[in-house]
Amino acid sequence: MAVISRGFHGRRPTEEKLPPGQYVVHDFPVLSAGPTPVVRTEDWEFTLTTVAGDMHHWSWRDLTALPAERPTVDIHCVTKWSKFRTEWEGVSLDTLLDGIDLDGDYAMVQSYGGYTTDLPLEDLLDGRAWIAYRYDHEDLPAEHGGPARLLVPHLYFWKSAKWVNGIRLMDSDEPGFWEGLGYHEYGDPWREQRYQGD
Ligand SMILES: Nc1nc2c(c(=O)[nH]1)N[C@H]1C(S)=C(S)[C@@H](COP(=O)(O)O)O[C@H]1N2
Ligand SMILES: [Mo]
Repeated sequence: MAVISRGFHGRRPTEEKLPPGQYVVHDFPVLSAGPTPVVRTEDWEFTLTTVAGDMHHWSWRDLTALPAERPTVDIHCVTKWSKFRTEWEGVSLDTLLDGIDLDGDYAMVQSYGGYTTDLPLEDLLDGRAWIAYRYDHEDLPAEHGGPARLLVPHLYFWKSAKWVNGIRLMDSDEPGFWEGLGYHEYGDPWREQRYQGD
C-alpha cells in the first residue's frame, strides 16, 4: 500500500517557498517605526483620493459590510524573516474599489500615525491585496496594525501598511516613508529588491 501523507502531498518543499536571503520564523515579530496609534473603530475612516481629486470614504461599518475573504499567505520582511501560512480576514481591494473610476498608475498608501508606502496601483488589484482586520481568527491586534492594515503579501512586508486609513492615487511614483530612506521602490522578495539599486 502506498503511504502518502495527505498533509505533505501537494505542498512544495519549504526552500521553494522561501525567497532568497530569508529565514523562517514561527513567532510574529512586531516592526513599527513609531508608537502604536490608538484608533477606535467608531472613529476609523478610510479615504481614497483620485488624481482628479475625487474622494471616497468608508466607515468601519461600510468596510465590514463588504464581503470578506480569508487569505492564507506567506509574508516576507525585508529584515529577512518570513512567516508561512499566516491567516487573515479582510476585504479585497478589488471589492473595496469596485465601481470607482481609478486614475493614475501609482498609489500612496497612508496610515494613522503618518506612515506611508508607495506601490503601483495594479499591485493592489487582481486578488493581491486586502484591508485586513482579523488575524489568526481574532480581531487584528493594535501592534500588528489593528483595527485594519493593508496586506500585500507578494511584496516585502513594509508595503503592508499597518493602521491604514487611505490611498492617494498618483500619476507618477513618489517615495513613501521607507522608500525615501533607501528601501526599494517596488520590493519584490523573489528578486531580493531590498534597497534602491537592488
Ligand atoms: N503604519 C506602519 N505600517 C507598517 C510599519 C510601520 O512602522 N508603520 N512597518 C512595516 C514593516 S517594516 C513591516 S516588516 C510590517 C511589520 O508588521 P508586523 O509588525 O505586524 O509584523 O509592517 C509594515 N507596516
Ligand atoms: Mo519590515
